[in-house]
Parts: sequence; C-alpha cells; structure tokens
Amino acid sequence: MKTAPGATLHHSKASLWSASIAAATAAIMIYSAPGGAQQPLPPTSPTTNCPDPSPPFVMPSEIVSSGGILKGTINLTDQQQRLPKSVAGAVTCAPQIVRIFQAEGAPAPPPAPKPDPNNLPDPIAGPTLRAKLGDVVQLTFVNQVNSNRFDRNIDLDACMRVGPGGSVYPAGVNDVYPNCLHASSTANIHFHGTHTSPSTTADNVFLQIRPLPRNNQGNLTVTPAAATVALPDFFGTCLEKLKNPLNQWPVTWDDLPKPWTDKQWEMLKAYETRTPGQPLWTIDQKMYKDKQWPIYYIGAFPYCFALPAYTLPTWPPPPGSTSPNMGQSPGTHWYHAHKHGSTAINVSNGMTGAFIIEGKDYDGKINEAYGSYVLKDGKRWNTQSQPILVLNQLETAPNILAGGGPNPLDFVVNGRLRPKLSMQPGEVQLWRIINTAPRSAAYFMAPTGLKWRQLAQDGVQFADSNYRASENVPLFVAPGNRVDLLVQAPTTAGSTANVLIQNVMGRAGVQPTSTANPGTVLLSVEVTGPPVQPSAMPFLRRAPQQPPFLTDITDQEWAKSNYATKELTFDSKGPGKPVQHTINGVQFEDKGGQANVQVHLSRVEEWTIKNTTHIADGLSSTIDHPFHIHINPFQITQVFDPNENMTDPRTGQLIPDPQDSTKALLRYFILGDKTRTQDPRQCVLDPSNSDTWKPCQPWPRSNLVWWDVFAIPSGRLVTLPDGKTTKVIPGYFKMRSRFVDYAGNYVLHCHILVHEDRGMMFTVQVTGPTTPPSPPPPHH
Ligand SMILES: [Cu+2]
Repeated sequence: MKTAPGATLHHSKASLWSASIAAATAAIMIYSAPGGAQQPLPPTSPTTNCPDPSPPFVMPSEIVSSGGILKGTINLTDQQQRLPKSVAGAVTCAPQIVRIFQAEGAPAPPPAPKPDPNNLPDPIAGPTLRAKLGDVVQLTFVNQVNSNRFDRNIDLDACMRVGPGGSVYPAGVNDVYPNCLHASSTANIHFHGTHTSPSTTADNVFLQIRPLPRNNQGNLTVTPAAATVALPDFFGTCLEKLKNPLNQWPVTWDDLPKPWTDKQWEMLKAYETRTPGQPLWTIDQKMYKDKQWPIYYIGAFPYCFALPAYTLPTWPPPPGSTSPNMGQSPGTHWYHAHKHGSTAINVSNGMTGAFIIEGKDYDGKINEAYGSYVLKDGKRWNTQSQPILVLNQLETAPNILAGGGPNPLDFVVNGRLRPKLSMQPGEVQLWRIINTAPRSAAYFMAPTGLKWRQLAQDGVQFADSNYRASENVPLFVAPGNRVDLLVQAPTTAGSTANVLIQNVMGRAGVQPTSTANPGTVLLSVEVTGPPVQPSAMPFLRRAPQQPPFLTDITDQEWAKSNYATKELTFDSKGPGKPVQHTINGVQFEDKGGQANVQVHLSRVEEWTIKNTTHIADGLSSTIDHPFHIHINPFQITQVFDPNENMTDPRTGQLIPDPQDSTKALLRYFILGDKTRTQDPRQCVLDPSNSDTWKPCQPWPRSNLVWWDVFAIPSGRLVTLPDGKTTKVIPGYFKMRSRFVDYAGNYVLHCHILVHEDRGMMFTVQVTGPTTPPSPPPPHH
C-alpha cells in the first residue's frame, strides 16, 4: 500500500527502534471469539514471557503536517499482541487480539527487551498527529478490522451478548440498546480538544464506519484503494473551501466526489442485502433525501477540517472582522474511537493517540527560551523531540461492574508498563501527559528526585500566575485530561526517580502519601550521561503569553447573554438496577430525535454540573464522573466537593486525618455527626440546610483555568441528626463557556467510557443566526 502523498512519517526515538518485527504479523495466530464478548485466550492458548520489568520508554510514530496540511492515512486494523496486564501489582502477559490505529507506512515499533518467543508485537499508542495552528487536517480513515476475530455483534439493535443467544454482556446488567456495549468493529475518530466544526467530515462523532467486507476465507473483497477512490480530489477542494476556517464545508453529500459516494452506496446496499436487520443503506438514503449528512459508511471516510488560528492581538474581534471569535488552542490534544457502544472496548484495546497542535506563541516561545541548550546527541533542545506520554489501561474486556472497586488495571505509557525514561543532569523536559484511559484517573503524587511546573491543562495554556504556583504540586489527571509539564532533573547523574501515581475513580479515593501508601510506579527517570550544555536548564522564567481569546469570561460578558444558565446532574447506581448511568435522569437518545441541550451561537453561558453518585446499593466507592463537552473549552468558576480531602495550600499535598493517618482529613464536617469530633480546620455542612451545600472558601475570580474535561466531585450520603434519615449532598462544579464560531450537533458525556456507552451522554445542538436548527443525527 502506498503512503498518501504529502505524508511525513518519522520517529523521534529512531535509535531505539533497532530490531525489525516484520515477521510478527506472519506469526499471528488466529482464533475466533465465541459469540459473546472479546475475551482473553482460553487457558490452553500459548503463553508468553513478559517484557523486562522496566523497558525503555518509546514514542509512537508520527504523522507531521507540512505546507499547512496534516495529511495521512490511519488504518484501523487488528493485531495479536503481547499485552501486559498489571492488576494490583501482579503482572501477566498473554497473547491478545486487539483493534489498533496504525499510520499507513509507519515502521513497526521495536519489541521491548525480552521479546516474545513468537515475535508478537508489544502494544504502542496510535500514531501521534502533529499539526500547526491554521492547518487543514486531511486524514483518510480506513477500517480494515477483521470483525470475525471479535464478537460478531453489529450496529442496529444488537447488544453484545454472553454466548450465542445469551444475555446481555456482561451478565447481571439490564442494558437496553443503544445504551449497551455493541458494535465493537464499527468506529470513527473523535479529535478531542479541537475547536472546529462538529459536522460532516470534521469532528463528527455521529459517524459509524463499518469494516471493509471480507469473504468466508477472511480476505478483503473490497480493497482500501477502491474504498478511497477520488478522495484526493475531495481533499483538494476542501483545502480551498477551508481557507476561511469559519466555513463549514462540505455541507451535503453531493459535495463529496461521485465515484466515492457511488462506491459507498454500492457497498452499503450489498451490506444491507447480506445482513438481515441492518438497513444501513435505507437509513442513509432517507437521511440523504432529508438533506442530512448520512451516518453509516463502509470501510473508509475522509476527515477534512480546519484548525482555526486566532490572529488578532486583542479579543474580541472588532465587528465585521473575518477572524474566528475564538481560535484553536495550541497544545496537547488527542484522538480516540468514539462510536457509542464501542468507545470503551476500543479505547481499552489501545485506539488512542496524541494530537499535538503547535503555535508560534507557545511552542515557539518555549523553543526561544530553551533552544540554545545542547543535548548529548549534539542536537539543540526542541519541543518536537520532547516526550509524549499517552497513558492508557489496556484491556480486552471492559470491566463494567466493578464500579469504583479495588484492583484497578495499571496504566501503561505509550503501551508499556513502567518504562524507563532518560534525562541528562540539569535537563528540563516538556512532558505532554495525556490520560487516554477509559476508566481511572491518575493522581500524580508530588515528585521526589525531580521538580516540575505545569504549563497547560487540557491543551490550554496556563496564565503565568498559575504556572508559578504549580511547582511540585500533585496533579489529578482524570480520563481525558492532559497536562503539559516542565520536568527538571537534578544536576548530578546517577539517580533514578520514580514518578508515582495513585489509580483512583475520584478525588476522594486519593490517600495521603505514607510508607503504607507509597503509590504505584508509572514510569521511572534515570538521570544519566553528561550534563546538558552549556549549563543546567532553569524553569521558564514566565509562562508564554496566553492567546487573547483565553481572556477570563467576566460577569459583564455573561450579562450580555442575560446570565444564561443550565444545570446537568450525572448519576450512577450500582449493578442490577434497571438503569445505571444517567444525566438528568435519562439516557442517551431517550428523547428520540431531540437534542438534550440547546445553545445559541455567540452566547456565553454558566452551567452547574452536579454529581449525585454516592456510596450505597452496590456502589463501593465514590465516582467523580469526568464531564467532557466537545468543540469548546470551558472555564471553571467554582467547585464544591462534599468529600473533599483537605490539602496544604502551599504544597497541594493531602493533610492526614489525625484520627486515621491512612486517610486524608475531610474539609467538611457533617453537623450532628456523632461518630467523630470536628477538627478546627474543618468547615461544617448542615445536611438539613441545602444553603450550606457549597464551598466554604472563596474561589479565585481571575486567571481561571480552562479545561475540556473536568471530573465532577462525587456526592456524599449523610445521615441526619435523627440517626435515621439519609440525604445525598451532591458534588458540583460551575463552568462558563463561549459558544462561538461553529453551529451544529455534538455531544457531552462522561469520560469513564463504559458509562458513556451505557447511556451517560447528551446531544448538544448549537444554532446560529444563519443556520436553522437541524435535529441531531439518530443513533439508528
Ligand atoms: Cu461516569
């Protein structure tokens, strides 16, 4: 297969990629899963040895933009891998078949030391996408998964089942389509953190792309070339149309090249004829006639969209300006599979990768400050060679029942368990940390043997004051969150520092650091080699200037939208309940064709996002559901966590509870609680007076941090002084967002992805002055 023209592929750590594993694919052993879920191999299957306990840190391959275009092909394929699995410290490795994203033309990654006897490849994160502000993205997505290697379930009315004709997977849940695990070989790509169009060929997560068809022998009956016919023409036109990045193009299916749409119609029709109960062609035909963008595709899809650059020196743009009202934030973003029903299983398999969007006022300024330092390979320090850490919890069967229970899966970094990274004495590295895991948050404990400072959150730059206050402060990185971290090594060689995390479902699960709770090693840093030249690198004196469109959303600005507000309440119940995961009491698509949330373009709104989930009825721990909304970042204006662990305001470290040092002292004492005495540092919550259910300390009013995922503090079940009546005090946060530039339909959801797949998702409809509302695309 040929590489798409203009694609640039390289490897930042090429020297590590010494051994070829081209033979690996030949050694793949085929097995077919039983009719139910993707499962680990049966006990009689070949076993394998694990990699060395501390393998070298590796980086994924990269697709790099050139001449203003990020061009490449991402193949969704399947591979048998040596999958490391660590549950509560016990590491096992077994051959597992997983679905993965691969850049076409990228060389295979190197095997970890102590290779598999059958040359099975080790997991690696999906290819890094590296673009610049103002670029147009042109990615061809080709789905060539062999679905016979996984569960056989498909798109419509088909929850994954345990055994042929058995109960819904996993046993004991009462899930109903479409809010159940299903369609694991159907996929799409969500570009998480992009500020772009949510429609047509852009960040459109309503798309459902089935694999290319295969015959009974498992061979493709339509080639990728046939399924991508005429797409170069389309990308050429798209580039022209998106010269103004506010254009939303293509608009209708007729904007796509006819040879390609004809091929899609042909494949969809053949699929419908072949597969009873799956009228994908009929549904697409109706959508096309209704002037909606069809949602079903076979084999391939062309992603084409703009990454708008904000080019004015001040904000807002003057009236009549053609500038975007808001730009794409330069920074650390990412992408992942986002087909409702298979998001968790696909992300668990490893279908995630980094999306680095560079800007001259961010990357350029960092390079200005550090570009004169020379590293041991003789090269000058550069942002493009800095470590990208794609965290994930790799798994072949999502654990949907354990809730917040014990024994979470350990995190891998770019596919490896506990890799070892090297730093030179006196070196500062820029770590781009991305928690792409489907389930757990990683709480980064304060560093020892290293120092750090945070430059950005969720790909959005920090104001300088926040950067300065972040030295060695622990980090709570929920699923979906990103952190740009400057990490400084000591000035002498010979030490190894462990980066320690706690693997938790929410803030309340974090425990104070102690000998009884030393944390889990995420990766280690070996300080080795000659000192960095010409001298030890200091931290940046100040953070690069934030883009003007990230100015605080003031009360005055909000007032122009008549102080518009919304309220959403996320709730989870234990297994066995009729419905487990809801927003405002309903599940995704419960309102049929209506959007759950409606917003007008150019408005500023303040939303209160609540969480009533609490320990009771089969839920063994609190859960901070990570709230995520597509397209626009938001500013947090207030957080209330009724389970809040008290931290030292200077260090951010937890204060142990004087009555039980394995736990943190809680900020809130419940009035009338006879089981303990109030600590003078605690605030009081009155369970019978909801006016006290709010933070007892003021929240900052300026330089507020922008996020695109924020974990909603869990609720707390309390008992009234009568000793009998209970109440749930919800956790919540308030956020403000500017809804600008792009009308259309998109989603908000929980980033614990089994919750999303099982219903914890809402549609958001944004309408503009010139765009009449069109209903959100149906899931079926
Ligand atoms: Cu959730």
